[in-house]
Amino acid sequence: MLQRNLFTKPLVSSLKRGYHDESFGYRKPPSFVFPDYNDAQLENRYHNAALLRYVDSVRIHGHRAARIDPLDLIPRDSEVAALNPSRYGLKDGNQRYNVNGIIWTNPKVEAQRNDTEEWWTLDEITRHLRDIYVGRIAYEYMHSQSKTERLWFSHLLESNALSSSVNKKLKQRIHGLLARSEVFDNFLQLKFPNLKRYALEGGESMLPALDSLFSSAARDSVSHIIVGMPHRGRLNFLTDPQLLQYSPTALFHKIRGGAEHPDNFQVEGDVISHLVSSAHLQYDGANEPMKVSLLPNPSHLEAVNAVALGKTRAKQYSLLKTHPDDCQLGDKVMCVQLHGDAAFSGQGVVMESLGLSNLPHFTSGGTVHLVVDNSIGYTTPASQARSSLYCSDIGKMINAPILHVNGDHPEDVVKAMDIAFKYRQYFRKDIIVDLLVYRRCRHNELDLPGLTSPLMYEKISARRSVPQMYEQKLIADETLTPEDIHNVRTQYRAQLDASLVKVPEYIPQQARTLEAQWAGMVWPESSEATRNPDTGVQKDVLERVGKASVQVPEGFEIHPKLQRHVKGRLNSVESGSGVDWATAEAMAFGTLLLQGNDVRISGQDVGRGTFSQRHAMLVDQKDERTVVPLNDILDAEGKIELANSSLSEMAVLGFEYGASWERPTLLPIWEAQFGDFFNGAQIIIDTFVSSSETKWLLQSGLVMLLPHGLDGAGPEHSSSRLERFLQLTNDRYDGTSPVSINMHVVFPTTPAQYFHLLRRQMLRNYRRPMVVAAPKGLLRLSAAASSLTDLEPGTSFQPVLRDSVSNESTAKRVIVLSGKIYYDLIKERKERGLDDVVSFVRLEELAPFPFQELKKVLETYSDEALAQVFYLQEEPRNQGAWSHVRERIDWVLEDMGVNRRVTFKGRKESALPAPGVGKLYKEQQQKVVDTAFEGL
Ligand SMILES: Cc1ncc(C[n+]2csc(CCOP(=O)(O)OP(=O)(O)O)c2C)c(N)n1
Ligand SMILES: [Mg+2]
Repeated sequence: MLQRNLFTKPLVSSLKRGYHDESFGYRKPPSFVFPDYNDAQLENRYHNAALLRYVDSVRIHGHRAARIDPLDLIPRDSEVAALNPSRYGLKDGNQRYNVNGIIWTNPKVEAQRNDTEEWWTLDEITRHLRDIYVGRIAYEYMHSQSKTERLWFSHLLESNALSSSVNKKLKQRIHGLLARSEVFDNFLQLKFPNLKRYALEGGESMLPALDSLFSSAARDSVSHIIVGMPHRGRLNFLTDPQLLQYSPTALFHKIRGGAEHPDNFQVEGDVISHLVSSAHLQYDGANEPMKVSLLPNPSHLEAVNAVALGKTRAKQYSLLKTHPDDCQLGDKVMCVQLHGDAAFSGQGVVMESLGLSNLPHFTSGGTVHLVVDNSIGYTTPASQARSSLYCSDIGKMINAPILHVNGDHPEDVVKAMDIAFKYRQYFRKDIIVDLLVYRRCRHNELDLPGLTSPLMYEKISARRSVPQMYEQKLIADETLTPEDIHNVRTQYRAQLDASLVKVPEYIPQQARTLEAQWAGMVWPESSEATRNPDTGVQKDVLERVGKASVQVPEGFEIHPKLQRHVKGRLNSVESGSGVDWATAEAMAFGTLLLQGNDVRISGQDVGRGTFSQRHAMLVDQKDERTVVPLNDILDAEGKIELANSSLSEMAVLGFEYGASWERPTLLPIWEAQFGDFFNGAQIIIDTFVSSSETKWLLQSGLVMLLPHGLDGAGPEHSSSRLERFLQLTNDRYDGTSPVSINMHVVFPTTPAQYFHLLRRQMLRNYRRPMVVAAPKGLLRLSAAASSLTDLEPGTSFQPVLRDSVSNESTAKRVIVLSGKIYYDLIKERKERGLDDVVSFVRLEELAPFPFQELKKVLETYSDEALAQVFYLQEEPRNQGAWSHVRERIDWVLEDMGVNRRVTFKGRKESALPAPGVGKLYKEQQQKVVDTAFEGL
């Protein structure tokens, strides 16, 4: 069992860790400072100011003339005036200039920083600069705000620090990848002409690009690469025997309609272009094999990239825990993201994800982005797909350097990837390689590209393929003979033929998703699944955690207003009553940490909490030092990471979702500032949270906290659209079928219930996402508070809560409901003196629907009371839980033999979740409450 009983450790009260420190893998990479120019160089720059302007102009504008586009479709300036030395008064090509301090000539930075004069003619300078900046790789790095980065780049490129020769072995490797890719695409076209394979043809250089990146990473001791990629060339990458090594037989089986998962799993699978694999790749010069994992992804372009970031970071953190001395930021794990040009410039999540890249609680030490840029998206040409010159311009928002490289020249592509990796390693930041290629075969293989882009396709069809052009080059430089080339191609073709023959006997492999760090977890349908573990905790441990969670270290000055909050929380722990939401949450977190789990809660302002309720992070008023008492005071084995996030929903939720895939001992929580804003992340919810186990057999214990409830805050601060989440569940419609659900939707009304839900999430031996309609007003409502006894051993989450008044025998009406309106109703009932007459039953778990639990409670009422069963909600009739619970409550009534259907009480249907006019809200809310007592 993963949970350990560590409740006995002593309380330590020393300050050990800060908020943004290395406990979470956030070790700032050393800030490199490139040595500045010496006096002689500064003097020379002053004397040769015109030359300096010219050189800098080439660095800045060279890309505008560079030959980077195989089809020559990207707008090029016919005459880039800035590249002409005469514009700067430099007219005589034979004129000699001292270039010391102006261009780099020595690979060793130290040697470059001496006073030696070096004299070059203007023509030599021009040739040198044009070779570099106006070639088949174009560089954009001069926009960087970091002088060190600009100097580092220009030094690397200009000083010949990069070896430009590609040895024979590498050429052969590049060739193998290109040739196999072409053979593979031709094979699929021949054997499965109706398949949408999203061929790589025209963009084959993507494979040597990835291969060379992996090889550099492996040699630099990276142990794991997480890849997020879209459809283009995915099958080529997956099946290549030197890359992901996915069995071609398994692929052909899938193409023929077979399943990718074994039959004994109740999964519905995914399409061919979302298949996944991981492989251990052993590269020359690397000490150990490096694991490359391709993540599954939905069709929604770019959505996977935020997920890949979260997975990468969580993996890095896991390694940091097991190899603390050996895992600086980004050392061991690297994220690689592939993009299409149209998606990269069009999808908003790209901006959101790039925005996470350098944040302390989101960075993983630099992603290498590879854009497979074929200047078209489906049928939309680049000119209509973006407002910027390059699809990669979005990278400039984080000052990422951008390399554009001509995909017709695989050796240049390899060189560009080498530079990209060097930058990533040096600065541990994101870099973008824009690989300019073309798409020979239409978007997929079933449509007609010439229909909308006739000229482009005329150009394309006149071209020899990239592999063939490279073969010509290798024959010319005597690396390979035509016979060698023939052998590479026919051997691979023979392998594919043999794989196809094996399809009839192919049986999908046992699913491997509950192995390694997931060992110990089970499938929820299995008999070993622990659905309702004991989530109660001994009183002394609760007290210890409760106190530690708000313990202010000596000498630490919190805000005077916070003193009351702290006192209140301490009082509730000491007295054992009045435990509020934040205290119960802290106790759930703290006890989970003591049991060896980690918790990560992210969202906007989560440290303090949107409603100023959490205060899991305290800030010293004198110097803004921060302390996280659950880490610094409790001294548990696990750690809580309070990840105050950027103002993003989609990328941040995707990130946390990715983190949830890493290991089951991490509790990842995403909190929406208000539940209403979750819909910015709807794509992640639809395509990952609610569906990834059914598609990919991947469990996730993600928790979404979505503050919910009508309280007069208007249309967009009131509703987490419960109805949508309920519709996304595959909850059963009757109580006879077994419980198996894709995600839980809960609506707890007491801190104790919330405490047990959080603990249940981790203590059961499988993982399922949980959506919590979280409170706002209840956070401090004394009527909603719990007592410590509600959290102690023997207690657990109750999917249905009985009325707090024992009125079963006298009640004449039973109202089933969910959420905070309960407290308004019991207050009103008391005022009307109807405690004995109206009974309220709370559904605290909406999905899976608690059929048996509800039945048990309803059975305690008289027939007279059951003749008046209502479901009441404050949400408008077309929203909230009504449409979900209606049929299910009816099933319960029918099962009990009650001849009555449940009827609705509440707001009438509306286009808004809540009105924006205060008076209207109050009238409506009072009406909802009144309707509970109508006719009595
Ligand atoms: C969010 C989203 N919108 C639309 C689509 C439909 N679609 C699939 S591929 C594609 C074009 C993608 O173009 P690009 O990113 O340039 O990749 P390419 O196919 O050219 O490699 C579109 C619009 C999608 N998959 N995802
Ligand atoms: Mg494209």
